[in-house]
Amino acid sequence: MTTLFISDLHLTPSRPDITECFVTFMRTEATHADTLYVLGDLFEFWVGDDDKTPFADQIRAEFKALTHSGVSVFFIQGNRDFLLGKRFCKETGMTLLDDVCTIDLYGQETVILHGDTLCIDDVKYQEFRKTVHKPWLQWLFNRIPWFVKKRIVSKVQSDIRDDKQTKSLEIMDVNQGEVECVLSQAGVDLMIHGHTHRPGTHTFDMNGAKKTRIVLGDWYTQGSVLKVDSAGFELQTRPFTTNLN
Ligand code: LP5
Ligand code: MN
Repeated sequence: MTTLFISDLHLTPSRPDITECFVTFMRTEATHADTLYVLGDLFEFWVGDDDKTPFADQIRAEFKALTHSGVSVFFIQGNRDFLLGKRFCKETGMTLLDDVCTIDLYGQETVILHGDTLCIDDVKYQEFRKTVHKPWLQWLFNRIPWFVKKRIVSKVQSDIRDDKQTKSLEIMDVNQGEVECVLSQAGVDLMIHGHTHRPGTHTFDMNGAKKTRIVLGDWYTQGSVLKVDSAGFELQTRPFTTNLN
């Protein structure tokens, strides 16, 4: 019995090295797992479930094959694929989870999330997030033709690109108080998230109880997988085999 967690792959047609590593992962070790959790930012940016490009179809096909082989796949939206919805999940057989979820991991209650909502010191991002998560705005946006949406997204991306450069690394990391708040609301000792691209395991004391926060890694230079079974957990990396040069 194995459960796998991945996040922050940022899949895009312009990075065949990441795609190849992902495809290998999906066709080999993922097929031997019982459950796969994708904790957001699977795509560099997901414009909408009406994406009919060959690349989108290729990724759909990988998930479809995996769920058909009997592996349960769960997805939590990230800040780059908050528009991935029920249609994509229906087409692939995976299950869309709420932004913050509590799961049972071999007897250990665990809270899982993308991680962007923990970065509350990044006030500009949180305001931006509140705007793009407005249901009425998403409802309207989802009714625009895909190629028009793509142009709108590119425009917003280029308008805000420089904004990130002005932020400190501390501001873009999780806020410890918010981490503790989410853990205590969930009533659990273990949290798993991605987003910050700072893989690692953090243990700390909270009101006399030991708490653990596992951060998943991104797939920018290598694959990154959290493997969990009844014996424990391990953050692992997978080398890219495609050379872009
Ligand atoms: O992912 P990463 O680490 O690179 O950066 C994130 C935060 N950035 C984002 C931006 C998205 O990737 C790009 C989104 C384009 C969306 C187009 C939407 C079209 C409309 C949809 C309507 C339903 O998530 C980054 C964080 C970083 O994580 C670390 O946590 O800092 O945040 C930003 O850089 C955001 C800026 O600070 C926000 C600037 C405000 C600009 C206001 C523009 C308003 C546009 C309104 C659109 C309707
Ligand atoms: Mn993210």
